[in-house]
Parts: sequence; structure tokens; C-alpha cells
Amino acid sequence: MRLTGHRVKDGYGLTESVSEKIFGLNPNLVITADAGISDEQMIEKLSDAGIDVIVTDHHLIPVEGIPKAAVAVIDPQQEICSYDSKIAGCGVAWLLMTAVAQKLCATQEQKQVLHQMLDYVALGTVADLVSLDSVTNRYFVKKGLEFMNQKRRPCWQIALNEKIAGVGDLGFQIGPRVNASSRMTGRADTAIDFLISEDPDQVTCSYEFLDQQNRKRQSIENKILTEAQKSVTRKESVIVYYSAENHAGIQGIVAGKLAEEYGIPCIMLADVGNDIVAGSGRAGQFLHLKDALATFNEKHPGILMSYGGHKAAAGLKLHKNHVEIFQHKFCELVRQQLKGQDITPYKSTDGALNGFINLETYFQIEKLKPFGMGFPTPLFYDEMIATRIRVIGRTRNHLSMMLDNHKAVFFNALETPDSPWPVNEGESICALYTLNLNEWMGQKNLQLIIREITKPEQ
Ligand SMILES: [Mn+2]
Repeated sequence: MRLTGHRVKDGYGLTESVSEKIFGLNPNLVITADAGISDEQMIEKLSDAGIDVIVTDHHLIPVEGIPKAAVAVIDPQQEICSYDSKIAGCGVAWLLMTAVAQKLCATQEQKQVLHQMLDYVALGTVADLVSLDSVTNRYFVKKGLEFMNQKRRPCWQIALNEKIAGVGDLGFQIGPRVNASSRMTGRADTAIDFLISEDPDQVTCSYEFLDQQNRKRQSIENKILTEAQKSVTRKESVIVYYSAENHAGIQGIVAGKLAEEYGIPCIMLADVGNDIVAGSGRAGQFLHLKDALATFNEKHPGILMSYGGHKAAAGLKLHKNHVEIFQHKFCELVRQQLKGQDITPYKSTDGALNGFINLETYFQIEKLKPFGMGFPTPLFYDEMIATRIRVIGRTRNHLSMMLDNHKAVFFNALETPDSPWPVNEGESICALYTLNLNEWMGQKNLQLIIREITKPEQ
């Protein structure tokens, strides 16, 4: 029997309303995935009713310790656990499955089925934004992409078409669509159907629905983002933005975009009914968001109904009447914490390649793939002379040029075709770029993809 929660009504983890649904099914055993480590209370309730609970999670262990009423807790964040603590919740669940298979002496064929499930683990790993600076996650993603690209499941046949999927496709194409239905409708059923159904017609139908919800999500997101940007006028050290137009399912994405754009922490707040407001925040580069909320909660008890999360992202709930005081006091606290710190957003690079801008370097870097969260595509920074600059592309806003004697392309270099060029013929500039391969008529050539051009320091 499948039991799916409601993103807003049930909330995150083993909440009261989720427990009620579980009681309705009257199972002997509950195994959590990606949740449960902070849900001692509900686990105790289930356990008192004779239901065993096994927790599998990857979130930080709460100060009160692991839930004691659980019959087992599998979470690599535990001090006694020496396993890679960077894996996502789906990775923990999958590892438990492999351990059980091993214990039950699974056949080679059964193990194969389990191994093939790494496509799902890869999707979850990328979509949960855990770091690829972990051999385990890199293995999950590398293998998972391999399986996806074999296109055995209808979902990959339909979502990927002829395409060979990479980390970017998981993060920007498939992940957002899979998440769209729960963001927009609260329910994830269609996403699950899309991923696991073996009936191509049903998968196509589910995919179309997800795609449509995703487009809806994009348009609402753009609207909220534009509105929020209007309100951020001065150079502030933190944004706490509440509007009746905000959307609980989408605000995490908007917070992320604002935090990136302004380089400062951002919390978005939205109504979720019954005079309750839910918030979703992203930390930017200079703050530990969950710690900041914990400090706030200590200093101003009784305002936050709940909060949780990590360094980079966190969520919270409060009563509508407390929104203003929270905005005021939290901004004050962050301002104090960041005082004296240089909070100019920075871009870190891998330095200059100097004389090593060549195909050999490109192929060496290729071997380090997959790139993604916490392990980005190497970004280099060199001073070079730009020549043979010309506008390319149907939209006439990309630039092609030679940098020293290397072919280079700068996508979206111009806002409009008439915008001034960021570089003049024969000028010496500093380019932030990645290495890329251009295959044309059977010829493999190196190409620099320019991300940013700045004037050299005098
Ligand atoms: Mn997670």
C-alpha cells in the first residue's frame, strides 16, 4: 500500500498527521527515509502502539540525541558511524536495502535489480543538493547516470528522449519536474507514477502533467521574484520577505535565487492556512542559517513554532501575528553577526591555466567528472588578448572571439543585440572560463566557454 504525504498539510518528517495516516494502516513496521531523526515524540507514540520504527536519515542528530524509541537508527551523522556523512537520504535508504539483500543471501539477479536502482539514488542525490565532493555520492551519480542513459525504464525514455543525461539534466530538467507536482498541488503521486510505472502511456501522461505543473511553477516563481526584488532596495545584510502572494511550495527556490543574486541570506515567508506562516531560507555565503535560527530562538523564545535545516538552507514556522517581530529581530541578529565581516559576494576559481590551455588538460579534467554541487566544473581565470570578436547565434546576443590563440564563446554576453560589447578588439582582458570540446566535421577542438570578462587590474 502506498502512502504519500501532503507537502504543506503533513509537513516534513514523522509529523502528527503522518502518524495518524500510519495508525490508519496499522502496520508492524515503519521504515523512514530522509526523515525521522528529530521525530522522537511521534516514534515513541508509534512504538507504544506496538509499531516498530527504523529510522534512516542523513540529517544532523538533534541535541537531545537519536530517537530512543526507534528499534534502529541508521544515520551517518552519528558520531559512532564512520561512514561517509555526505550522502543523501535516498543513499542511506539504498544502502540499507543492499545490506538487507546481503543478509538474506539475495540472488545475483536480485542484486542486479537493486544496483539498477542507483538511477533513482542519483536523481535524489543531485536534487537534494548534497555535495559531490564525496566518493560515495560520485559513485552513485556516475553509475546512476549510466543506468539512466541505458534507458531501461519508461521514465528515462520519455524524459531524456535521444539525449545523454548529465548532472545538469538531473538538477535542472528532471529534478524540478519531479518536484513540481508536490510544490504546486502538495502531492507527489504523479511524480512517483512517472518514476516507477512500467506502462509507457501512464509515464507519458504523468510527465506531461509534471511538465505543465513545472511551467506553472516557473511563472509564479518569476512573479514572486520580481515582486521581492522590488522590495530589496537598499544594500541590506539579510532579506526576510513576507507577502500574501508568496507560495509555500516555491519560496525555497526564490530564496535561493535572491541569496545568490545579492550574496546575502534570504528567508521567504508564505501563508499556509490557519494563520500559520511557513518560511524557507537560504544562507548565502556568510552565515550558518540553522545556527542563526537557533540563536534567535534562544534570544526570543516563543516566536518560532518550529525550525530546522542545515548551514545553507533552513525552514521554519510561526504564527502570522509574529511575522513583523520576526522580520525585525532576525534582521537585527544577522546584522550583528555579520558586522565587520566583508560580505561582498565572491566567485572562487581554480586559478590560472597559463600555458596549459590545451586539449590534454581538457581530457584530464574530463576524467574527474561528474561535476556538480560542492564539486563544480573547474573555472579558470587568465589574462588574455581578445581578437576576431563577432556576434553569433540566432538571437544575436552571443559573442565568439579568439583569446590569445584559443577559440572562445561567450553565451548571453549581450543583453540585447545592440548592447555594448564587454570587450573591444585587441584589448587585454581577464576571462573566467571553463574548458570545452567543440566537435565539428570529425575534428576535435578546444573551446573556452567564457563566464565573465573583467578588466585587468592596473
Ligand atoms: Mn534530505
